[in-house]
Amino acid sequence: MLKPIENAARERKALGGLWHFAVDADGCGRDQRWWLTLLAESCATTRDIAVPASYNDLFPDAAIRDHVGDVWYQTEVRAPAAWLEQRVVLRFDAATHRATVWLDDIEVLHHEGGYTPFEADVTHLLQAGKAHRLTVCVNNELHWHTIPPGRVITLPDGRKRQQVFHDFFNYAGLHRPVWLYSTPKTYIADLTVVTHWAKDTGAGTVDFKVEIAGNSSAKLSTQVILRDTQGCEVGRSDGHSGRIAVPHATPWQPGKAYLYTLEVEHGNDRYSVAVGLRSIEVRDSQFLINGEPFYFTGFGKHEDSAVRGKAHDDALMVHDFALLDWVGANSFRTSHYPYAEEVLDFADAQGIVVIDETAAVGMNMEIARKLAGASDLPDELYSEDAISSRTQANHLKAIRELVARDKNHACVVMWSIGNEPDLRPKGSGEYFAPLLAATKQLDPSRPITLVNVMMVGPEQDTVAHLQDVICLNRYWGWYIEGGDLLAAEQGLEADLKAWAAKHPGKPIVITEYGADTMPGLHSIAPVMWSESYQSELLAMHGRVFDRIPAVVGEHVWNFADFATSQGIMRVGGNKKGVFTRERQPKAAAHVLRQRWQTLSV
Ligand code: BDP
Repeated sequence: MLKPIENAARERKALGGLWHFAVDADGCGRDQRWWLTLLAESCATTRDIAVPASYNDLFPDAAIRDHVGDVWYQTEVRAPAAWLEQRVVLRFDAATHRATVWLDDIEVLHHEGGYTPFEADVTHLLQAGKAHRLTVCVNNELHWHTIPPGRVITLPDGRKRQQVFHDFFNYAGLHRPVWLYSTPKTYIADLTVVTHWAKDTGAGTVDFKVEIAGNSSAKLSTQVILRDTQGCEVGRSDGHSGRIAVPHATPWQPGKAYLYTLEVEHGNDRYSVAVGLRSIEVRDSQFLINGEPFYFTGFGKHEDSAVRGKAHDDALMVHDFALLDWVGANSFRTSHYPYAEEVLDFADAQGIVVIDETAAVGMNMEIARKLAGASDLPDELYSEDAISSRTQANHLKAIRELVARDKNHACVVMWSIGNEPDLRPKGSGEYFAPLLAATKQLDPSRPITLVNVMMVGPEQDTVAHLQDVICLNRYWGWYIEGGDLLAAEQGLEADLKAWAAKHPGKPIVITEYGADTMPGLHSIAPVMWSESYQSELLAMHGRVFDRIPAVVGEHVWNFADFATSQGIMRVGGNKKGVFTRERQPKAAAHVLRQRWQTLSV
């Protein structure tokens, strides 16, 4: 799905700012049809709210922070008169986890899946000069069939409680931009780009596929032009699909991004994307980018900050990327959901490598029991009472939406279809094998993975043979052998060697390892929670990784401390950040910096 852009043929208008907001505490808004009037007339308490932002932390009110169910957003929208001759689209970059949208009295959109965009053509509903009422009902509930899964229980006093099976706070709302944008009536509906760069010749190719929609598409021709950063044309083609060859191309490289612009012209419409020419290949236990072995250094991250919650924020993004550069990281994983598209655009431009993940996290009863404190979960994980065929269908939809949105980003070098599912119970293979196959089919140009949880060893894993890369989350020295780094070192080494032996030829990336750390807590002895323990634990992991040739990357958990649900495992959130939530370095940041700067020389 193409993001809204501005050029000679298209305009866009961000609908952010202050909107009206109401919490639907009694869950009656849909029955009472709140979209039919101003929110202030429908319900007793409305307030102003910022869009984009997660709503949870904006008000000093636990009833809002922990609300389970519907909330309502409303604003007014006007389309510039000139747009009404064109096609006008209403687009949400994300609504977490599902939304229904009305323009005036008419329902125009419904979407489930909290981290991917959705849109509708609303041209026929707009009038010149008129202020239209835009109402959005956002619901934050997670159930067994949703991605991610969760469970809503009703307490004896009638309150609903959301049990989340994953380890981050269930921020919700409109935390990404909302747009109104125009396109010509016959328009470029989609564009798929696959690039290649050959190390031996320096030649590159751009394979493209254009989809046109709207009126009279057959009569108009399609031109596709590739330009360098100076704006000079370096190649051209016509038709809906083809290849542009660049005999002496400048490649997109990690840490050294070079982006061409691919311009598509069809009738009156124009669309362009930034294109990095690069090749990815997995061969002989190596992850090759442009024919060179690539070693991932970096983090699993979160979209998370004080007040805004999961809202995208350019200032925070620029700062985070500057910190990645400072610490010597060349990559990150979008744990545990697709991040705002702005982040991928920036990673393209900065030469930061990305493992792009769906929101399928928490398919693991053992973890769910601990995190959600839920003792009465169903016996069988992969069953119609829990992770079911309905979950699988939603999971497939989540993969499709991720690939549709992010397929053209040079920075995205691998798809991760989920995080830490339990692959021991029966039914796991039947659940995941078709999803891995579908991902490969959707995008044969990128490696695929499914991030493995520590409790599932190489002999128990049912689908690792279907993955191009083995991604392992390991907590030696924390959840296992906590406090004994010597035993942890032995355990980690044996663990990684067993994986390498079981899957010869497949590269291994350690996608999580780390230790909760209270900033300011120091200790001479290696004591858990201290800054010194985190530093020593990370250094120990580095030593082990260096001894295992199949290990091609290390992503520390986590870049920064982040908010979680409440529970006895968490003190003010998850503290495994190498930076605090305010982005100040813990001692371990300097340890990593030293190692990663040396590795990259
Ligand atoms: C892993 C999860 C991650 C958690 C982390 C932890 O993938 O989301 O935050 O453990 O416990 O199991 O810190």
